[in-house]
Amino acid sequence: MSPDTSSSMMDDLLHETRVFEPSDEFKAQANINDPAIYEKELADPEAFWAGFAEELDWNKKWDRVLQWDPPHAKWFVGARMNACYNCVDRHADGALGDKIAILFEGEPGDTLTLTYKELKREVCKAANVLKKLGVVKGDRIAIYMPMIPEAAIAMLACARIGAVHSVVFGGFSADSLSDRINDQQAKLVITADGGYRRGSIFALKPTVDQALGVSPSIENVLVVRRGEGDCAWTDGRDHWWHELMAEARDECEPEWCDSEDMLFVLYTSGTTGKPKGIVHTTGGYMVHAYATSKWVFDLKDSDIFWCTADVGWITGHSYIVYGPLANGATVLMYEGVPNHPEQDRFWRIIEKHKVTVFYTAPTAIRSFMRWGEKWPDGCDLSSLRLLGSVGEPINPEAWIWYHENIGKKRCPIVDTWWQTETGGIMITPLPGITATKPGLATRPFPGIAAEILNETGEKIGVGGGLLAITSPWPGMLRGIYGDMDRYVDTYWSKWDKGTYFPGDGAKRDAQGYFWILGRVDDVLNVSGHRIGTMEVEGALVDHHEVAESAVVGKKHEVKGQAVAAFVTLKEGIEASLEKETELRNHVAKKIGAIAKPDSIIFTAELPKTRSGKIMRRLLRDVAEGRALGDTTTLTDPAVVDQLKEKYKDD
Ligand code: 7RM
Repeated sequence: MSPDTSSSMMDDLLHETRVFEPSDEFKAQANINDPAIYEKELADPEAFWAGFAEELDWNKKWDRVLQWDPPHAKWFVGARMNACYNCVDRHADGALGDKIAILFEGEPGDTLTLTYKELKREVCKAANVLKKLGVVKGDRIAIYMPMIPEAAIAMLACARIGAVHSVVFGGFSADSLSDRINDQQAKLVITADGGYRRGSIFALKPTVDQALGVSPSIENVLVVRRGEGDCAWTDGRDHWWHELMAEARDECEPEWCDSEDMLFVLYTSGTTGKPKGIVHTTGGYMVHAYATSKWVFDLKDSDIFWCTADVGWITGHSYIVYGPLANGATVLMYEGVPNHPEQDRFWRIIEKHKVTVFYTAPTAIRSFMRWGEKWPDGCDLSSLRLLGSVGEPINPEAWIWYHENIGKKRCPIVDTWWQTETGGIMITPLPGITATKPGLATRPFPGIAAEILNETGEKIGVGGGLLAITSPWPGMLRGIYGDMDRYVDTYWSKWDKGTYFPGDGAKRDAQGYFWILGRVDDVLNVSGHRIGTMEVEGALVDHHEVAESAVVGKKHEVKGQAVAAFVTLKEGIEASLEKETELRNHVAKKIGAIAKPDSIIFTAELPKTRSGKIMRRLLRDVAEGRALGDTTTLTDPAVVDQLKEKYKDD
């Protein structure tokens, strides 16, 4: 499949001539402001990354920076370090001990701060709790939590003792949770009774209980009390976090891990029905997260950094926890939604806590646009100095709105392209150097080699094609948990074994800037969340009345893409509005609310080519209203036949 270069987004970009230079004032104070850095690092990328590695603390130094047997890389070979030590101890025990590490605001308005010293004590206690429950180095721990400080503490506690954490987004269903637990045979789950969302408590513990019915590897469940504490309890298996924390010692030696020891597994959707457990290791990942936080977010001692992602996604791992804390930054963590109690909640938080660097997703920006300027206009946003965007292509209109209404035309915007698999930011402006253009992620971060290739691997200097990363980088995934073949097939087999295929289409302009166009495979991006069409299809056919289904993405003003499902019901089952609701809810129950189709179109049969391939372009045109006016007529086999005739040359 080739990227959709005919989209209106592309047209916008083709006409995008506005250029925004960083101000002299911003440049002067930036952590990196010398454009020559791009040439310097090109000469010796390994030395470039090693320079950042020198700024972290290692228990034993590396023998070699990189060992590359394509497509398998080892970074900082032979070195030993601890990710938690680098995020916590070195600041707690140094000059930043009394600096706030985590600044938490709960949705009801409660706040909590943890200095680096306090964070160290909490993390040590949590690490001792894990040890007491029998967790040892290399064990896998599932974390299924709301956005509360304990989520970060739990991750860091795992890292401290060399256990592998796997955070599962709190919006995922019991089935999704048990699949992820079973895939890696996790031993323990850390969860909460519930968390606040839109003004009330959403329960998490009952979902864990349900998941554990089919996840026998779990021996213990640690439960943080965030809600009313009134959940069902399995004695012997379930433990209150606060009870065990109260008895735990607040000192715990960090486990010195090999640079290539696994730090975490994070599941992400791909083109098959089964999510992939993306494996990240210790040393290289930490260097990448540290370096990009320092240069892209220009972190200073005085900054209050707010990344609005959930810790259940890679953005939360790298830019709430590991990157900013390794930099000794103050990180703001917010539990709830942006429109509770009102649509200005984010701006109130920025005003109240004097947030300086703000990192969010285009889908959120488009919601803010819809809600109107009056909400940010009513707040003092003068503390802001830098803005970021991540998760999906940002349309120029949203970029300009963000620039004008949130950045007040003062703040550079860094549009950062990267993936769960890349571990850290890959293509991005450097705010003290890069002249930005709305909608463009601009240039590869120094030390990263990106190209645009065509299907056969020829380089495209200027123009559109497939994005490729042509040399290894420290934060790169090291594998798919338990499936090395799939790792090689998915990412390193499109061209040669040393070239990474991210699955995105992109275009490069005459200046060498990259425009990321979005996925070219069967992965949707709904509100910045990756959803595999096959996963949703699997959830639909799991329903006893569904014969067959096909899922495509359709353009959505706020979400970017929405899930559009086509369903053929079994013989004798009537299509109805009730059936549509039932099936939509079935998907939410199987996967989670984020995967719920916006619409279901019932069809007499799915349109397929003679070789049996679903005609997806036809379905996309139907879903977006181009092929037919009234889409419900797909229940008439004659209409399906007519359409197939029309699209047969695809
Ligand atoms: C960090 C994250 C990855 C996919 C990726 C792209 C899309 C992310 C941008 C973007 C255009 C961006 N990880 N994507 N950032 N597209 N511009 N700045 O989102 O694994 O969840 O998703 O998201 O398609 O392949 S992710």
